Formats: sequence, structure tokens, C-alpha cells
Amino acid sequence: MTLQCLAQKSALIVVDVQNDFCPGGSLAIQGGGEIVDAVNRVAPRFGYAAATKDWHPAGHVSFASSHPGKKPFDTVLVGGVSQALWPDHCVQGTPGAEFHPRLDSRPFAALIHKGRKAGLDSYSAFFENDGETPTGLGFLLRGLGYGRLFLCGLATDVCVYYSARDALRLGFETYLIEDACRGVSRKSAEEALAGLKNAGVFIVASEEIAP
Ligand code: VGL
Ligand code: ZN
Repeated sequence: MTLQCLAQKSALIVVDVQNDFCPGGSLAIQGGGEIVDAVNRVAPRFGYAAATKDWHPAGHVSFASSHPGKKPFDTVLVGGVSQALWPDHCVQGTPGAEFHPRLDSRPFAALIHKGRKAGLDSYSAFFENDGETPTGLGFLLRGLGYGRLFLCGLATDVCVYYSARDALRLGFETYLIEDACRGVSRKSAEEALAGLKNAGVFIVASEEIAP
């Protein structure tokens, strides 16, 4: 079966295509906005599409500004667990938390807001960073009968990576649309892709789904 046919029987998850992760945003990912055309092109081809938003309250534990003396990209221990620190980003209800202005949200049947608890971060679309609090997306997709899903969005090496790991953990056949993702750093994005491929994620191109 071609990927074009497969898409019709699969779910798409569009991860965190928000202004703060695109050039001009507070946690801008190089080329972040460049994925929008590919996402818009593939999304209508799927049987189902869901999007996530990183959606933090002000003063969130992942913000360096919440930890006196710390800078963005430092790490701290929170309750014995390592927490990477970022610039303030995707604060609930702010322009930075909105979708990229050219992202076509019409195909999205569901929207998951994650990272909503002040003291707990959430990279994955499926579980918060305690590894056990579900966002509900896994139940939703399973309940609808989807066993196969495709992932794209921002960032390859953070939220897309953890979403793909959890998708595998939940037993989904998992695909990543490489040109519809960008990483915080090129090197860690390459490592993330290699790690996912090794773990059983199929890496594909948007052209194969929507030529
Ligand atoms: C993300 C860093 C912090 C992401 C979210 O969406 O990849 N990265 N919060
Ligand atoms: Zn975040």
C-alpha cells in the first residue's frame, strides 16, 4: 500500500506549531515556520488529525525565570527529576501560544493542551513528564480505532521525540514526517531521528503522503 492510501487509515498528530517556537518567538526554532506548508499539505489526507499546544501557566516550572540565578538551557532538579529550563514560552492565552498564523487548523478534530500544571512539564503529546499522567490522546486515538499514527511539528528533539517514544510505548505503529519537523539544534535533532529509527519509528517525507 502506498503512503497516500495509508494516510487515509491513519491519524496525524501536529505537535506545537506555535508562534513561540517559530522565528520571532521566545523559544524560536531555526526554520520552524518552514514546516507549515508541508503540514498544511498533508493534514487533509489523514483519516483523523489532532494538534497539540504547549500551554503553560505564567511562572511554569520549566521557565528559567521561575528559578532565581538560573538561565535558559540550564537544568535543575525538581523533586529529584532533571528539568531543562527554557525561556518563558507558550504562556496560556498569549500570542506566543497561538498557532503559527499560516497553519491551517481546519483539519484538526482534536486539540490537546499540555504542560498546564505549574509544577509539571509535558513534552509528550501522550503523557506528562512524570511518565504516567495521560493527556487523553492515546485513549482518544485507540477509542476511534487508530493503531497507526504519523507525527510532525516542533521540536524534533523535544516534544516530537517524546511523543514518538510514547506512541511506540503505547503500541502504535509510528511514522515521523521528517521535513515537517524541525529541531532546537541540528545535532540533537539528528540524534533524535536516529534514536527513533532504531526504536522502530518509520521516517517518511511529506511528498510521499501528499505529492
Ligand atoms: C518544547 C521545549 C519546551 C517543544 C516545549 O514543543 O518541543 N520544547 N517546551
Ligand atoms: Zn514548554
